[in-house]
Amino acid sequence: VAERLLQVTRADSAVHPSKASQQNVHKGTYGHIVIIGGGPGMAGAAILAGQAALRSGAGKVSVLCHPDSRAIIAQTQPELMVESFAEGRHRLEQATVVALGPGLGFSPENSLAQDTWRQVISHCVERNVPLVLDADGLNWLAHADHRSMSLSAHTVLTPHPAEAGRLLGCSTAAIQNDRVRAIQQLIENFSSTIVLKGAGTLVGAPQQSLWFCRRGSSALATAGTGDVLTGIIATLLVGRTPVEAAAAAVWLHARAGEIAALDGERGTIASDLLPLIRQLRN
Ligand code: NPW
Ligand code: AMP
Ligand code: MG
Repeated sequence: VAERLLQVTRADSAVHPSKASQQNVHKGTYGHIVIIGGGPGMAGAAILAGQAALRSGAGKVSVLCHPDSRAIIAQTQPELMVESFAEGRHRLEQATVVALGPGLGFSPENSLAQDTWRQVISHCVERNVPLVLDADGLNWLAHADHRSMSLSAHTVLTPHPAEAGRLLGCSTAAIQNDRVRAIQQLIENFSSTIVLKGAGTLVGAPQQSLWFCRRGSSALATAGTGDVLTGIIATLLVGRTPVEAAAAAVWLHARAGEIAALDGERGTIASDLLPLIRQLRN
């Protein structure tokens, strides 16, 4: 039987030469995404980012979270490898891309989140590992102790207007009044790729022209959709420049929002985007 199987495989490869190269891939080919977040009460943010990374085509996805969130994340999505921050620090050594922030938690007393944040930023800066900073990853960056922190050029920041206001020390309204000026200021201050979210998302990076996303739907204005975008960007960073990955991910997320909204705009939830990511990606 083994002999016959071998013959079938050989014949098949000869007829479809592309199949031979497709067989030559393994889960390592598509990157190991490490997502860090999921504090108490916010396991869902890490789950959504992890599921979006899987559905965007990541080979392996690990989640490092608060110990209280570990069981629920692992039970919800068995393909995710889940460890606490302390136990899973070694995963950083294996990471192709890191995403830091979804549901991490932010408050001056939360030393676990702050220590984790500092360690992850240092690791990614020292080794030039592509990094997506979202949600509380951005709130910690806006904290007075961290304003002078330098980031690597492989960093993508994904603020919504309120997070952008925290980073620039101004109101949400000031950001919304002049979004182009706001993204330019963020690019200058952080020397990183910026995704300024909200209807008409802007993407930009140092010395590059801005991208404006005309697609999307107000169906995306619900909790968790930003966490999904983080998982998509992280996965598309494998083999792409930060600005290419961010622009492609924003488009894919916006189209998924439009398609999900066809079943009814209000009542669409972040999880509805997940199966659409796979369809749009292939
Ligand atoms: P308002 O209400 O207009 O004054 P926060 P967060 C504003 C996690 N999550 N245009 C708006 O302000 C995240 O990952 C966990 C204008 C809004 O009230 C984070 O770690 C989930 N304004 C953490 O929660 C699912 C806009 O910002 C305020 C705007 C906190 O993140 C949910 C909220 O911003 C969530 O992702 C726009 N387009 N967009 C889970 N299931 O575990 C936002 N605003 O205070 O930074 O809170 O974004 O919910
Ligand atoms: P977050 O606030 O972090 O959960 O992110 C929300 C996501 O939904 C971002 O990608 C936003 O650009 C998108 N979004 C929110 N509201 C709208 C809207 N009215 N139209 C289009 N996209 C939106
Ligand atoms: Mg968010």
